Amino acid sequence: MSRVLTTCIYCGVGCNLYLRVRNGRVVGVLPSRSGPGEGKLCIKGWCAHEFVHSPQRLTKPLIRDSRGFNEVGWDEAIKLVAGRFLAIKEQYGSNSLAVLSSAKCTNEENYVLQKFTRAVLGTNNIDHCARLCHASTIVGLGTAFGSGAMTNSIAEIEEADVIFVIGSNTTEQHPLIARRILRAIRERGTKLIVADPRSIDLADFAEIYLQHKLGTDVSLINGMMNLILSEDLQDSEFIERRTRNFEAVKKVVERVPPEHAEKITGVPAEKISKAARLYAKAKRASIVYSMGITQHTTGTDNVLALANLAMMTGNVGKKGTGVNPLRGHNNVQGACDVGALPNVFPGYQGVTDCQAREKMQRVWNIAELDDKVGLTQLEMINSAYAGDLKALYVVGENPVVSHPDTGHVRESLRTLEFLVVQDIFLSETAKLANVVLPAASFAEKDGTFTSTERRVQRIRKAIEPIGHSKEDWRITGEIAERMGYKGLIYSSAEEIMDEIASVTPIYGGISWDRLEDSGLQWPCWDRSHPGTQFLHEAEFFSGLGNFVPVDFKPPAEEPDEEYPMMLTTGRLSFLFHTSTMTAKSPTLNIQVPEGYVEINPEDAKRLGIGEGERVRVKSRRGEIEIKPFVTPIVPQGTIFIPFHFVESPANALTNPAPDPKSKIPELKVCAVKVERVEQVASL
Ligand SMILES: Nc1nc2c(c(=O)[nH]1)N[C@H]1C(S)=C(S)[C@@H](COP(=O)(O)OP(=O)(O)OC[C@H]3O[C@@H](n4cnc5c(=O)[nH]c(N)nc54)[C@H](O)[C@@H]3O)O[C@H]1N2
Ligand SMILES: Nc1nc2c(c(=O)[nH]1)N[C@H]1C(S)=C(S)[C@@H](COP(=O)(O)OP(=O)(O)OC[C@H]3O[C@@H](n4cnc5c(=O)[nH]c(N)nc54)[C@H](O)[C@@H]3O)O[C@H]1N2
Ligand code: SF4
Ligand SMILES: [Mo]
Repeated sequence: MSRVLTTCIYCGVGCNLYLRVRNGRVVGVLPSRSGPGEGKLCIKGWCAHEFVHSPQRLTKPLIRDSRGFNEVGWDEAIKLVAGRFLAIKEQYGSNSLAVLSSAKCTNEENYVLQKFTRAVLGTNNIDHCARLCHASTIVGLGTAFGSGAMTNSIAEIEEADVIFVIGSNTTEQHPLIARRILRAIRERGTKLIVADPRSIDLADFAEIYLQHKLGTDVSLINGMMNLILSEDLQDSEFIERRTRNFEAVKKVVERVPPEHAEKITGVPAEKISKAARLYAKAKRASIVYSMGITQHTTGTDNVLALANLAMMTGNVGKKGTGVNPLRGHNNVQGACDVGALPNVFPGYQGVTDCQAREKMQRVWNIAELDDKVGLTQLEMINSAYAGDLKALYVVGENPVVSHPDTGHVRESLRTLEFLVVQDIFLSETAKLANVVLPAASFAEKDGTFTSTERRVQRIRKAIEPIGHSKEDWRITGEIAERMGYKGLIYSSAEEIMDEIASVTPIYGGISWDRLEDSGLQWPCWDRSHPGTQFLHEAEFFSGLGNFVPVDFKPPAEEPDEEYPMMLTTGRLSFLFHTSTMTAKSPTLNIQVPEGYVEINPEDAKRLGIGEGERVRVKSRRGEIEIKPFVTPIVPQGTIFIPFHFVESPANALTNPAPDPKSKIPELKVCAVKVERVEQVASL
């Protein structure tokens, strides 16, 4: 038996773990004392090996003909993909092709994919699930502070005197961060404020719990800021010295006294005031947020409001403070950092910036890179629907289940001339593909993931790739070579990191030999730089911090006569997203075998719904049948559906309406109708 130190494949906390290997098989997991988990793992971490040897793993490339999929050799598959990409590029132009990259894959693989998109396909049409996740964080915190990343570190959460958790179900989704929040409360007397429309577990530990209505965060936060200013609790010295444009925010929040915010949010003014006082009077206050803030048509505004609140009280640039978006996937931070986005090269260098373009052209040996911002995820889907996008290369994503309005997504993908899916399983999306390419999983390759706290950490190969699967970077490199580009042939993933460091200033000092112990937190400018624990200490990335006033706007859909209830969606602790991996994990899969909808007891009574029955949930986009779970966790008028279940897909219902600034869709609010399904007696 041997053990190999690596990083967890599931969430962005980035716990370190050992894969236990016997006779070339991964047989178990042990936690590691290194990393943010401090020798602990959540249940998903403990089961991270269980999907690896699943008999359902893809082991050979597949090509579809009129009768279905046929297994083929690599040579045939690569030849077909390269040939079709070239032909489509020639016939319709570079912008008729697009790539969905993967927050499950390594930094090295994401770098290769964005380089492939830009240098070989010739377009900036590359995006990934960050668009559905923290796109509004990147724009919002980028505008306010000059960087969209988590400002402080995981360990520092325990140094805060007050923690304000808003729109993050931390115990279920980032358990090893929740553990620190709970420990701070228990051992340091840290006070917790929770704002969430559902009374999540953390609410039980909160000094103040604000149960506001879905999509009313801006009003809630503006109300808090109003109270802070009216009681003179702001940090005037910080505002004066470190920020600009404060007066504009003051003018807007002056119009939102807590009594006004009460009318919009449904939270009593006195509670809003108490929360504001507690937050503002703390020596160090930390804001922790996630999808409850970001997945709205006002996602960027929500983030800006939180940035305003933190700057107004001087809670940025110091230990134990900050605005801390918890990043979701194991490597969504890294996929953004290395440029799997339509508007930036690695290191957030704009594709429209001609100096950045010239640098990339030189390193990548390309005469001219596209200077136009590419399509975002949802724009790709719409462009396919309109017949403009002809080919899509999907790596490690499952949009048929994870994107909003899945009916439209399916139709759009069917309209494509050529769909390639590269995954470790035959996902719902892969089932629609012309060609499926089998990838090696995290247990079978070397590379790095960047965790939510900007920490670049190693993953290490424990076993050989399953079947004929290959590392993603190798597959993409072979397609590129077949298309006539030699710049994507690497001998190892380490060599790719050296190239990343050479073109990405924030990763400038990162190389694998320096990551051995506990990784490095970017920015890490050069080989002698120790990495950065928290951002914006002496000055913001943008110099001064930018206050941006935001006004409350309602969600795109509000309840009406036809659709009188509000749906919100999210996750459960045992399952991960579209369940491709957790469903292959026997321990995890049995915990919650079936999808369900949370419905308040009063609503259930009114609609005549009892446990054990089925309900039909309808929105303007689709309908599903699902099992009800009658629970006071949701307030009256609001239902919640976890989006993990293919048989009762929440995303058949959700609204793709985008935030105009970041293009994130409104996955957290839409209007629905719930009805009891009349049981037809079986014969
Ligand atoms: N077990 C597990 N862990 C995961 C994942 C997983 O699938 N499973 N996914 C990972 C990924 S990619 C991500 S992005 C993170 C997501 O982590 P979270 O954001 O914590 O997860 P969600 O369940 O999507 O939503 C969080 C909370 O938002 C609340 N909410 C809904 N509407 C609103 C609103 O209008 N305002 C506010 N303030 N709150 C609202 C919901 O009630 C919910 O409690 O989790 C990561 N970790
Ligand atoms: N209704 C609703 N919808 C949502 C959300 C919500 O809160 N509500 N949240 C959104 C958010 S925040 C996110 S992040 C997205 C997530 O959406 P996706 O990223 O599309 O969902 P996953 O199921 O995580 O898909 C990851 C895929 O990668 C594959 N994979 C794993 N490892 C590898 C590898 O090494 N190589 C390759 N090639 N493939 C691999 C897995 O098998 C899986 O098919 O969902 C979004 N959708
Ligand atoms: S908290 Fe996240 S990174 Fe840590 S073990 Fe659980 S899923 Fe893995
Ligand atoms: Mo996410």
